[in-house]
Amino acid sequence: MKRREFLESMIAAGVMAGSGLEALAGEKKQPNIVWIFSDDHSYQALGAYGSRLAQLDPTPNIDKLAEEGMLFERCYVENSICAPSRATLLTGKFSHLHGKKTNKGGFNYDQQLFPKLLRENGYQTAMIGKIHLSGQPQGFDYWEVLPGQGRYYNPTFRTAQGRTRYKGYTTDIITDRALRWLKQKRDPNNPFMLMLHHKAPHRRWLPAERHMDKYADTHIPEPETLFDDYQTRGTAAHKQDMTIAETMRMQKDLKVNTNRPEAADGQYERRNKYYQEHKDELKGRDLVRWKYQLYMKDYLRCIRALDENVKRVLDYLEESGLAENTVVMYSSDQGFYNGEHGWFDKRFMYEESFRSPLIVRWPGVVKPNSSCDALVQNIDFAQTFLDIADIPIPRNMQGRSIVPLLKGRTPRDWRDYLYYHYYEYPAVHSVRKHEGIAGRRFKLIRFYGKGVPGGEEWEFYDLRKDPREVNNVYGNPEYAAQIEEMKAELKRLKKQYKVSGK
Ligand code: SGN
Ligand code: CA
Repeated sequence: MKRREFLESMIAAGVMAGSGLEALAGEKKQPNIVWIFSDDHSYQALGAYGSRLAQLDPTPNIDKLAEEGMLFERCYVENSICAPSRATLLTGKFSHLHGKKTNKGGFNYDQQLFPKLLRENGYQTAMIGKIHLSGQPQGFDYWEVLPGQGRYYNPTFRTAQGRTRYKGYTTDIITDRALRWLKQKRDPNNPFMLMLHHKAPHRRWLPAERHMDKYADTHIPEPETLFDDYQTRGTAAHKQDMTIAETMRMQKDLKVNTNRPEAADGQYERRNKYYQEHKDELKGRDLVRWKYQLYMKDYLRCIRALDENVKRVLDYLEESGLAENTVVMYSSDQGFYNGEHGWFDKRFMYEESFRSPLIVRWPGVVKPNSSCDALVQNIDFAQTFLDIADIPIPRNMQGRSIVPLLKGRTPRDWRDYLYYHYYEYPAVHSVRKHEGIAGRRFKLIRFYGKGVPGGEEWEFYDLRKDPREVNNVYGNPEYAAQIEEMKAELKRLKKQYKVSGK
């Protein structure tokens, strides 16, 4: 029996009550981790990030978590798309090493995964909700996941025992299942890691019935770049297929003029009465503006349910006394365009989809209401979890634990640049393959391969002067030296991260 277990068993047996040794045992206790992960939740639509949407108060409960913890201002992904991001989360490696470069194809669960390491070291692990990786999950004492993308209503879950369908709204049900595990299923004598993964607010946005009318009379502020003309940019920005104007569908996305239940897995009937008829007289920019309002209202309604359900988890941690020794983290698998550049979806290395929210509450360790602007990336999460649990970190993981940052100290040799690589093309939304590096001020992107004239196109942004990324200055001689330096740095990073080929 380990020392901690021994002390706890003594406490449980009443042997040590009042002896003052509880505190000693308590100090040694490894913290629990509750990791709440959403799908496509942009930082713009998270109140604590203070963007134009913050005035709508979209996430009061997640904001409260930020007030009690640390908000990461510069958390990024290495490949802005769902399944690869989740594989990165589990492995602490870049897509080219864990093998899941695109949403297509399987995931090799046999490889080293941080939950397996937690488990081997006495943690109980559970995965509940959306994982979006095919195959039998490994590394979890308990798992209950949505097949593929899952549904917003009456979801089916798969478990080691088979499939079960529940009635209700998926965001609520994922939380119900997670609370059930916390309350009834885990062994209270061991530390745990719960991965609570929401489907919301992924496209096609279906809010809970209770939120259908929310924002009905609210005007959602537009981004400055809603009518971006991509003037200074290359083929990729011009030829993508993710605009509100062209790509967003009246029926399937916005539920306008539809009584075709097959369009969304039979889920439309329940909501037809909430949606207006298409106003045929709207054209051009007016039509885009109108679509933007419908899109954003549904997106924010989905986030509302998410936020309420975060509260349910936080409340339970409080009531049960678990809160004090539990690290709670909130993040999303990537960012999302809320009309910036005229887009929805993600995939690009431009800020809104490259960056994701990250909030961490760790009582007694993280200073409440603090923020950190060090460059953090989703390759860091696996190592961070192991570090929190005080478990040795394998050298082949590619990130770095953020625990020192959580303690308020940025190591001197913390990274200056992030490496990014997106691979899924040709595919839905037609975003060309690209890689690049980003520092605190500059961003260099190389689009390459099929669909890129000449096989290669570069872009370069000065985010200090051009935070909206509308001015590609790649050809500008003023930046020539900086660009050369970043090209060299890109090469160096690729070597460090073992990126081979083009
Ligand atoms: C679906 C969505 C796309 C989205 C991909 C991947 N279309 O195809 O908008 O980019 O999933 O999303 S939908 O009409 O089916 O919703 S991801 O988050 O899983 O990577
Ligand atoms: Ca996603």
